[in-house]
Amino acid sequence: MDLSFCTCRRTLLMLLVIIALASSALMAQGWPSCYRKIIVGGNSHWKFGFNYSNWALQTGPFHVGDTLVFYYKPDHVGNLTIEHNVYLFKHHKDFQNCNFSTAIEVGDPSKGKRGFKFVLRKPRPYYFGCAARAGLHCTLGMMKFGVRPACGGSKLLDTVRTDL
Ligand SMILES: [Cu+2]
Repeated sequence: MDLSFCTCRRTLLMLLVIIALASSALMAQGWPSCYRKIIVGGNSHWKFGFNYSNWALQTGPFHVGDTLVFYYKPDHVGNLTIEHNVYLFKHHKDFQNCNFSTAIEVGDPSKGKRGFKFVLRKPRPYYFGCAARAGLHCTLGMMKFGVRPACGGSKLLDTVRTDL
């Protein structure tokens, strides 16, 4: 009698531990059903001359766990082929100035055809830009934007203002 009560209690305790672990794992990642898959630029995709800072402001707030999808393909201007890419800036100032010297290429020109996916894994600012034509796509072409995903699909932070 005593023994069965003991076993039962232990099972119950283990069950509680499992439930606690599972729910904390979910909390840490946010609720999966809330994740969004966001096509950068919407129907305009990732191209020269579209205002991505405005797009980001209108599309946010973004959340940790959201996936950005960049669609792009080479542009043909006369007999010139101009490819796009996706770089991640390390510093806000470099992002502002379209200085790609320390930026990292995350999406090379070939990745855009199927849609280059970038998951916003952390609640920190992310600054994107196209480095094509020595930064001209970033400066003149407005191919840059910043997002700051909020934790766990809740309130808090909004899109980073990139037009400042
Ligand atoms: Cu470009």
